[in-house]
Amino acid sequence: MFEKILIANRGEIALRIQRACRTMGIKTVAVHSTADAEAKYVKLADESVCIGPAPAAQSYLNIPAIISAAEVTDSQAIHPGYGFLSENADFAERVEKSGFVFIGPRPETIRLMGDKVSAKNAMKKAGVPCVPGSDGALPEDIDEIKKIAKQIGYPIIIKASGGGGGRGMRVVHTEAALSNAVVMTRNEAQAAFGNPVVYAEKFLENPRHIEFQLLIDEHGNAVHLGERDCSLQRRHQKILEEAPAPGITEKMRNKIGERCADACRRIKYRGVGTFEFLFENDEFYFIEMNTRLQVEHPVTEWITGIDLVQAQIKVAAHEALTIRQKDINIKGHAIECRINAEDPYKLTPSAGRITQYHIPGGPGVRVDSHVYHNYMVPPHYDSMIGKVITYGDTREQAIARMRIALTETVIEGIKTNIPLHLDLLADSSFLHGSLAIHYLEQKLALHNKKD
Ligand code: MV4
Repeated sequence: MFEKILIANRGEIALRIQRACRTMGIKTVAVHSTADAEAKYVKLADESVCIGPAPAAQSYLNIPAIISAAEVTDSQAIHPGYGFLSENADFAERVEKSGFVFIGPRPETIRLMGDKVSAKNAMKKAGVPCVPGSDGALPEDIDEIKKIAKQIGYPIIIKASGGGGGRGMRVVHTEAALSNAVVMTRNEAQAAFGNPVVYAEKFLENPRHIEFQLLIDEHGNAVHLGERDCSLQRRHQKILEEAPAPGITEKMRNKIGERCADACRRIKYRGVGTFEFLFENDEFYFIEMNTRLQVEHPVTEWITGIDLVQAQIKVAAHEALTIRQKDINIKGHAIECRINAEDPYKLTPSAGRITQYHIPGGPGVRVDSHVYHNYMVPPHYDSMIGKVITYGDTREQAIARMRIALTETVIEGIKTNIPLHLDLLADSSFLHGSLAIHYLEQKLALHNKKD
């Protein structure tokens, strides 16, 4: 096992990774920008290194500075967390070429999944159900493209192969709009990702977003840890996630989960991975794979009893998984509310000092947050200041506990989205379960119109 890990991230996830390391007896190195110099998790780490000024491009995305920090501290491995460099294949490669272990999949795997056309091809070949669409990249010839679009059937969606996570896509309803949409998406893709390749899919009008968590070692063991429902989002920012997804039967879970596990074995995946699906009319359609630890991993941890960060570290140290699929039991229900420093309805960021801070507790409540009384929320980064996760034997109990937990929470000095969460936790459609991906935006539009 490693003796020392460098954590190339900030905020709640830096603290979460630090906790896993401490549990395993591993020393930690925090790297931080000047804006985060006073953060408690930086002081809590065994060592810390300032890697640059506040803007992420000069600190948390500064590859040479991070590798130098690993060198001067004699770290053996680097955990990238989520966001920042976590899905940057060049970073993973440079980490390994410098003699450190990258806690994540092989660089080639990150590259394969970063290219959405190659990712989808790999999954199709492995028997994972995909959204019907073009067979790979769209050709140059517009008449050829028209034929493909007609075969798929309008509406279709044009997506950039270098995109993902909602970047670089365009919905097309008619043949008349097709040519322009393809040209525009290609140009934007070239400018944003340096890759003009685009592909087409049938546009699903009102799907849910359901994702499967996978865990794989280097010895051919792959298990799925069930799914999460992440449909409550706005502009591709999730705000509330839950596991298991309401209405998904064990039979459906096992069928899709097994396909994902098979695909992972086939491509020699290692570590944790997430298969994103759209779910409509009782069918799953693969869209993308994420090669990082995700923000919402705690809901899966709670219903499976598996510590995903410790598992990631063990796999990175070449250990074999000790659990098998038959040992994995989905038990109870977990919900995560992301707490953001923002106006709850306009969703504009709200940085500043936290003047009062009381976190909730009690049975079935977990809080993952790096903030504290008098903490200054810096304006330079993502607005998420923590996550409240609740567990219950049933979905109803998890929701009831969340409502109590968020009612107990006091955060003053900045605005947070807690009022929006409390509103959602009392929303009859949410309580019914299985909302689609556009629900939150529709609800917010209605709310803002009433104002
Ligand atoms: C789609 C889609 C409908 N049909 N693909 C957006 C993020 C990226 N991961 C894929 N996305 C979508 N792809 C087809 N064929 C609708 C979306 C989409 C979406 C997906 C998941 C969660 C939120 C979303 C919000 C808007 C659009």
